[in-house]
Amino acid sequence: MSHVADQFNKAFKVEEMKTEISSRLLALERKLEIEGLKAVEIEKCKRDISEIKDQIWTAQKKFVDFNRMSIEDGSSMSDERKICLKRDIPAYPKYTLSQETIDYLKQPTFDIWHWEPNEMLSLLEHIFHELGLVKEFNMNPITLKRWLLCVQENYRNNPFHNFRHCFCVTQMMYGMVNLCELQEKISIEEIGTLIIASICHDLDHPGYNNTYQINARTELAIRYNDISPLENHHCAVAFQILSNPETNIFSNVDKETFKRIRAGITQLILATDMARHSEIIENFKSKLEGKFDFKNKEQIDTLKMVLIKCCDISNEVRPMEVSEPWVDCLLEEYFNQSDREKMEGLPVAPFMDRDKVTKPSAQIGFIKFVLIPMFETVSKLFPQIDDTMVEPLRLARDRYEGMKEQAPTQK
Ligand code: 0WF
Ligand code: ZN
Repeated sequence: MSHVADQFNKAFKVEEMKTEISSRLLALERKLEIEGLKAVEIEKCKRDISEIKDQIWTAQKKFVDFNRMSIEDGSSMSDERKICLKRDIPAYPKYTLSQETIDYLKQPTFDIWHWEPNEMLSLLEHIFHELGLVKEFNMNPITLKRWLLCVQENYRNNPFHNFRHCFCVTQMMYGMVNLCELQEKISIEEIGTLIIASICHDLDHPGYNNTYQINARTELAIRYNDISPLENHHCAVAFQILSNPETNIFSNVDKETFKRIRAGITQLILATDMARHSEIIENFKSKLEGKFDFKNKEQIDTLKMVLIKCCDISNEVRPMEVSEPWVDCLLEEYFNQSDREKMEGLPVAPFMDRDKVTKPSAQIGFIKFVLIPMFETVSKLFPQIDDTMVEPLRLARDRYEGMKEQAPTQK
């Protein structure tokens, strides 16, 4: 009985807290809209809003805040969060996609900002059917819908690492599967792991990177011994979702197949840790020295890791109107982190520091030394990406260099 009372009390406190922070959030948002504040005040308001949203999120997530739990808190390791669906599929309407949208979805120029969350779910569902994944894995179409909903619910409302980023990465992967004619080169099971890993790759991202996790000695860093704590967590959440029969899209595959798929998805999600960038690219380059063998599992695995990496950081491949807002979102997330690091006396990376970074300074080096070399390497195997992916990157680099010359110190 006392356990029930305790649960009730906790739930009641969260409700109270939610009401209070919601009204604070509303007041701040109104203030921001109506009063035409000075830039500094606007920035302060934005930070407050972001912090409040974070609090709401934490309250909703049954008190588990992976960023805040550290050894110093004295808090014990929490039990695994139980993942369940908050709403079922009737709340997620069926959209009929026009032929124009269906064709456009295969292009890197696709406008990912145009779609509401429910529409993104329908587009992802379409990708599963169109690639033949539903048929291949004998998926129950209703379970697929539930799984997608559950995945969406387990992305947080971060400025950058949110469900739209998941959609973006998956849509780019779908684009690359088509552009590189991968269906003719690798098995449908491999295509399935690429798409599913893209969808799950940032699940429950807390909005603070591995460096923060490790320096702040968060629960995630402790759990994963400082080894890719975020990516290990994204992967664990993905398989927690799949462990629930209601959302297990693989309930009809045999044990051996599931084992292979699980290993494949894990490998791909773990490959998205940028700390492993050089290791993975160098490995891929070595496979390109001879004739690339699409029948060799080790070579295909390396290619798949590079492909998910490309898609994960591919915003600058997209048209300027689509890519530029992503830089603002990422900088907002970075600035949140560096503000917190300053408050907590932790080291701050210069590229995250609001006093040091500008949009061109953030992008030029990243495009020149990370994106272009990686996509140029992939274009050796798939020359067809040169016009559609590498060239837009060169244009983006030139545009940011122009911006830097025009306003060298402008933040
Ligand atoms: C803001 C910039 C950056 N630009 C991107 O287009 C992009 C896409 N993904 N990411 C991006 N980062 C990151 C999200 C999580 C991992 C990758 N940052 C600033 C610059 C890259 O930071 C560095 C970091 C190290 C060395 C040089 C620049
Ligand atoms: Zn990502």
